[in-house]
Amino acid sequence: MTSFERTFPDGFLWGAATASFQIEGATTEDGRLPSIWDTFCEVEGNVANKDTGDPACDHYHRVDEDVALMSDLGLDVYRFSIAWPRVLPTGTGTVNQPGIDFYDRLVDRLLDHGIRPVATLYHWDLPQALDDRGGWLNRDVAAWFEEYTAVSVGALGDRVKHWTTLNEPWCSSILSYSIGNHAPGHHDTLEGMIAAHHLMLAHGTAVPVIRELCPDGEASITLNPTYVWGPENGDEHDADAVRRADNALNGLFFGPIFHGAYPDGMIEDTAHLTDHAFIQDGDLETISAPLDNLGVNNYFPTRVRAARDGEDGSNPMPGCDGVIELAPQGPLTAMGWEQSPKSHQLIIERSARESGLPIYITENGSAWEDTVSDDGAVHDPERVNYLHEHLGAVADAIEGGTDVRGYFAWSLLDNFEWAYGYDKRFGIIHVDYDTQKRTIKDSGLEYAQIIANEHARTRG
Ligand code: GCO
Repeated sequence: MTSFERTFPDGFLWGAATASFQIEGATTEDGRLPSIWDTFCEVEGNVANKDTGDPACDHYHRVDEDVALMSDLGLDVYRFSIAWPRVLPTGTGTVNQPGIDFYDRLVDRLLDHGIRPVATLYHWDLPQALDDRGGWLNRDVAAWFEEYTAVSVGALGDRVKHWTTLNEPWCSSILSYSIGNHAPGHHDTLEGMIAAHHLMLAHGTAVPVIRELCPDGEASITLNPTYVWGPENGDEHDADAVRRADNALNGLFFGPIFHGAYPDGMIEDTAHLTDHAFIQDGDLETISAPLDNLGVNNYFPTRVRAARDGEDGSNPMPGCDGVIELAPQGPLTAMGWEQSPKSHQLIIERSARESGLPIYITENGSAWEDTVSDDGAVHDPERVNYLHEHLGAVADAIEGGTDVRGYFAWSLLDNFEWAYGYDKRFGIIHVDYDTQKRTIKDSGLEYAQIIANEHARTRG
């Protein structure tokens, strides 16, 4: 039995999400060539314990087992990402058929179990061969992504009807090129802005391809907006710090994709860095291609203030000179992230207003120090509590009139958590990386019960 009593609209979809590099393993198998994350992992200090994309969850060899677990949970939908370096190992040109075959098998197994596949085209594993040609800093990447989209949607679009182009372009640009914590690990504010523009250009270039090759499908993008709070002191400098941070974290993508323009102040706030020549005529029209829905990944809020006189206000995010990020307010998860269901509701509502689209919560979840008990169970009450509180926030947003159509728990499985390697566990299913044994955690059992109750209530 569950103590969770909130209800959701008929047809609300219950899912879980993963990503190729985080779960598949088999990084050198069947023709796959290195991605920028394979390269990034090889550099000492970039990833905890010098962990790599192997073995991850060995999902490449465990599709049947893992899809059966999804079925045991009662999932309606499963969000996964396609590894560009499996499908087009050098990024363009020759298609690697064994790579296509893997996703064929995955999709067919999902459909056999009545689970709808939701495919993310890009979840950060850019072929290294394309990074060697400039990667997201090279405007040609839009054409490269267009080719990759055509291959993937061409191969799977007869069965995959939900396509999201990019996962969290903020991470692929600002976190990866300006802040440097993610591959390729650059530290240049302007590069992050250029990469963001080219990511959005690639997105806008891919949407017509999805429309052509999957005319009965849905096209979306998955963003990771965060609600930005500042001191409630009426200080104009702090208010401007909130504006600048919100532009760099949210408006940088909301603006071009949904309004065909960069957000107010962004161009002026970065005029000292660039003449913005990378924004060419027609780009914003391409970028703002109409979509069917918006994926929202959200875990925590962001708190900022303005630097005080004499304080070091340097900030690698574009337009954020003088913006100081404040410590999160407890209680915190194992990632040190603030748990704020209220901010989750607020950013869902903001995302719907900005986009004018139906919303899917394409990622939400929490990391905790999980252990397998003597009885073989994984008791994770903190993750259950986080799930209840954040599902409650989604229900509040819906009751307030926001069109939210589904929720994907991050993540189905414990997996490779980027710079944290395998140290951080987000799964509702525990993975023993030595034995690859899967154990549904209490949170997974709770999620399954909530799903079963909702299915019974709405589907009879
Ligand atoms: C992200 C990515 C996931 C992460 C998850 C936890 O949102 O950063 O989509 O790959 O693993 O969010 O950080």
